[in-house]
Amino acid sequence: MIVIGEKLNSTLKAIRPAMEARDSETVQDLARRQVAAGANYLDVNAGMFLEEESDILTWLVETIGEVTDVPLVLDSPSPEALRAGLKVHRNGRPLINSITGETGRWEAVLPLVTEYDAGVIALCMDDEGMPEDVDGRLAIAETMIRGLTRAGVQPGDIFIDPLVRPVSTGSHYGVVALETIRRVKEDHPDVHIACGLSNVSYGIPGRKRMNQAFLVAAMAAGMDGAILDPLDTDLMDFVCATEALLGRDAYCMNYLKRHRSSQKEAALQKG
Ligand code: THG
Repeated sequence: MIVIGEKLNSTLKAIRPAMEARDSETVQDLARRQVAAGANYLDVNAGMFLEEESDILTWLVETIGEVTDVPLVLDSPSPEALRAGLKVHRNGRPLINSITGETGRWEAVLPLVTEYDAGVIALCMDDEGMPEDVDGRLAIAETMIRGLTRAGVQPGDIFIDPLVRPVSTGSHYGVVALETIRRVKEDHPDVHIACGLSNVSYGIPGRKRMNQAFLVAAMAAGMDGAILDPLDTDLMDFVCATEALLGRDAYCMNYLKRHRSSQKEAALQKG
């Protein structure tokens, strides 16, 4: 599973003041901890700062790059902010989060993907909005995959976001996301999936449990990438256990390693 750490996001009340104050220590600490917990990428979002977004995103990319080598996921609908982040990115190949099938966004973001040789997360929405059904989302995914590959983007650099919406606002949203994942992977095994996992549980109590259950179902459907909280140890335990159950962990070696090191950790805590 490709784990994208979600914590460096200006919508999170706990981190926003640190971004605003250009507090590098807090930001770097959160970057280091997410990587130590198993993040393969770090999502970085400065969208709450409006006209300062490009400046703060630039600062974040530079500041995080000083302490970690994992590539960053530049999370913004603004082509200007994306370009600002791409210009200073030095951690290998970044991911652009995101492109959509909306005409204006497509035309503004696609040139950034090719110019900077970046990977890209593509959301299943277009000028008509977010389809409520699987066929509608698949049609958009197909159009975007065709357009991206025609522009020279490799399938392995494309991450389809099926759109995870809160089940509290529509009881069909869980199934629609799961079925979209299954069918995208069936037709395009080399294309990756990237879901915003915790969206599923907005507006209901016990969100962590709901996110964990959704993670397992989505991985079984073929989800191979997600934006999630890697500091949630239970959630990362589920990632690890599910990989073993789905046959992606020979002899459960990774599972056993994780189990042993968490037992060691627990023993150390006890003293
Ligand atoms: N798809 C793509 N990108 C995305 C999303 C997606 N980026 C943003 C978001 N969705 C994923 N990132 C987060 C980051 C943090 C939280 C949720 C999603 C989160 N929110 C809590 C809440 O809203 O209750 C805490 C809020 C707070 O502490 O202020 O934890 O779907 N491509």
